[in-house]
Amino acid sequence: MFTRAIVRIPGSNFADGLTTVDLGIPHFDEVLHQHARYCDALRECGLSLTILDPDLRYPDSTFVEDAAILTPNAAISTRPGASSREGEVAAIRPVVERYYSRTFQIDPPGTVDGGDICEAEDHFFIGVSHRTNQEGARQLTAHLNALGYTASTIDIRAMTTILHLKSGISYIGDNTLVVMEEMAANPQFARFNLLRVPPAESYAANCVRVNRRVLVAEGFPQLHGELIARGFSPLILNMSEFQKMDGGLSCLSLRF
Ligand code: CIR
Repeated sequence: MFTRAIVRIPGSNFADGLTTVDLGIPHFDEVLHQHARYCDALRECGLSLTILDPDLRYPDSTFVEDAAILTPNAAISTRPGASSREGEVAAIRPVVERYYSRTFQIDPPGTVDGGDICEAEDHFFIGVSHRTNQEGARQLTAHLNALGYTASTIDIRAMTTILHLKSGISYIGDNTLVVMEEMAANPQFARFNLLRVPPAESYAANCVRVNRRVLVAEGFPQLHGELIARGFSPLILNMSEFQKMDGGLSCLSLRF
């Protein structure tokens, strides 16, 4: 069960952030509206929110998930792979430290983006990507092992359609892994019940279990139907403006 989440309101320069997709420029009013609705959804799931002010130094800083990894007993400050995002870690660390006394960090030359880290019960999948490097994965594995977790890596560098590991997979509890079709054959996933996301809906593979609900992006009826068929309770959110900046549902909050 999660009780809290940290979010950051998008800044007026949100559209200056990094993106690899060509879906147009986000409309700022709609960005704020979708973010407010996302916050309401987390509250509906029972979470108390710590809402941070916009940070105009970092246009991508609303994607708070990339700057820290939170486990029940410890927090790990990351070291984002994009240089424009490096400073986000120092900006969020004091907030995380309000809630965590045990902390670790990723040191140079390691890089890790939180979006590459997928926790499935006591195991962490670490995506090695164009943001998270092998050295970052090595350091993170050592920290996770010290905390009693296991970890393994999944190399996504050859996959051109996803930015982070969690753009393509999500663990939603009940031994169920939501996975985009392209990744479903990975033998590391053999022990899970797989909920395969068809290629036309692959953006929705980034969903988030928050207590009794599963947050999932709007506009992906096949996945919504499959979640319901398997007994999950989807909470559907319009993510169009965040998708334009390569962002998914998980990256907008740190849940703990
Ligand atoms: C970036 O490219 O870093 C941001 N525009 C999007 C980050 C999305 N984060 C995530 O999926 N965890």
